[in-house]
Amino acid sequence: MMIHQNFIAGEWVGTEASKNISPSNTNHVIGMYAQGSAKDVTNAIAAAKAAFPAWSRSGILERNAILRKTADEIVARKEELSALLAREEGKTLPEAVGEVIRAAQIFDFFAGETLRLTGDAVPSARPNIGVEVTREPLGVIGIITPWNFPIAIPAWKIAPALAYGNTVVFKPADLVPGCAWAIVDILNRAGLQKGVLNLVMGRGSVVGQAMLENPDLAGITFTGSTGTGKRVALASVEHNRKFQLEMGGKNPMVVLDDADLDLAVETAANSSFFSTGQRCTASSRLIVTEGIHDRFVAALTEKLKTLNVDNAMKAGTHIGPVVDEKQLKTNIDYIEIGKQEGAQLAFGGELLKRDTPGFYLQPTLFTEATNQMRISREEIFGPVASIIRVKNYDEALEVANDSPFGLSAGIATTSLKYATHFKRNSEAGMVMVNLPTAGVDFHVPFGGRKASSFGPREQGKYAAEFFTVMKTSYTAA
Ligand code: UN1
Repeated sequence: MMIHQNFIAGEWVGTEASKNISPSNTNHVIGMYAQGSAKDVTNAIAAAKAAFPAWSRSGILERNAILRKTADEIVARKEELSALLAREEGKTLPEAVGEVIRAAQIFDFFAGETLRLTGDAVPSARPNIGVEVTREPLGVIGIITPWNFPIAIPAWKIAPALAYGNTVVFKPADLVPGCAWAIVDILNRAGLQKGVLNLVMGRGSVVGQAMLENPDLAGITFTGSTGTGKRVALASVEHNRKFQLEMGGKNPMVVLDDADLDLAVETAANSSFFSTGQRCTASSRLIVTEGIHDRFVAALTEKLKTLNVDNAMKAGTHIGPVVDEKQLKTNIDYIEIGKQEGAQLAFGGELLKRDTPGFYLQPTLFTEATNQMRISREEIFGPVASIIRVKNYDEALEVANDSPFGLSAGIATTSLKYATHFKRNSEAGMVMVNLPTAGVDFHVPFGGRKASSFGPREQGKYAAEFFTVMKTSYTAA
């Protein structure tokens, strides 16, 4: 089998490789992908550093054209790329198509941003002096991405990095090298200068660690676990490096007595279980007021019975497999913890056998959970959600905000008063009214508070905050 190699200084390199296996069918090897070394990281960062002076001064039309061409090729190949994504990550094919289109939209958006960079020219406080405030590229950016959005998250980090004139060393999650390789191949053929974008696939403990230790990375943008995020932060402080972290969530969705029941059930099923619950924006705490509680539990349980868990590529699958054995074990451990803590298992909790061997787990719903239980405080990152019963809106808001995390928060209500109050008082970076907590737009800021995020927002025009550095110049005239 051909090895999909790493891409360093404009060359495909590497002979060490490992298998990329589908979680929907563990007999299916998607391909062989390179396993990079610490030396590869050193070479990649050196190449990116060497490429920076020319790329950072390249014309905006060159960057615009490359990003636009990339968007166009992603759209033209959307069927093939979606199939690759669904196979390697395990989200359903329709979910994968959505993600691939989103990646194209992101490249298209940042192609546009190359033409919209502005600065300020202002009078100085002193006479006969002019002041300019401009943004400059940051330098060599390290990009470390998770497995759950294998094309969209790389897109929303790589596109702004390049648009604003930075060079890049990109390390995708070891479980999903396929989409990463494809996107780098597309960008390369779209005309990038050598060394501007480098790909080093492999293990976090080797490749990621070597990136953290390298003083030539001017910035690291990271999406992944809270634990690894903390290591990125500590190493970055050590090297005087800018960093941006997107980490966990334990997102609440409040359901009030006055909610439209059918809509609330659809919204909760989507928030908690679609994409197998493997979204940092997934909702795992359903906070439901007394008056609707029993009806909501009954209707959501009925809904869960109708959801097919199966091979991601199969038509009619609503929920694909869990991404790998390790994550499956984590989910099962948490289901056990929930039972021991005294929550009631209302639905699911069982492993499923399907035609192809894979990591199939029923969507799992607990009731009678409290907000102090570990299943309500710790991120599980699987198709597991709990219902917490509360008296009224005030208690719902208090419980929703009582979390170490603060990424996304939702409310299902027909009341303008409560919706407005919740938007103002939710301690989350993103608030959703009568919408799932997950599934965000590509052109507006993305990010959270507390242990969920650190640093400037991602996406939209606000991405410039991280990927550029300000300069204030004074000219006597
Ligand atoms: C979404 O909900 O549309 O890792 C995106 C994650 C997030 C992305 C969620 N950074 O799940």
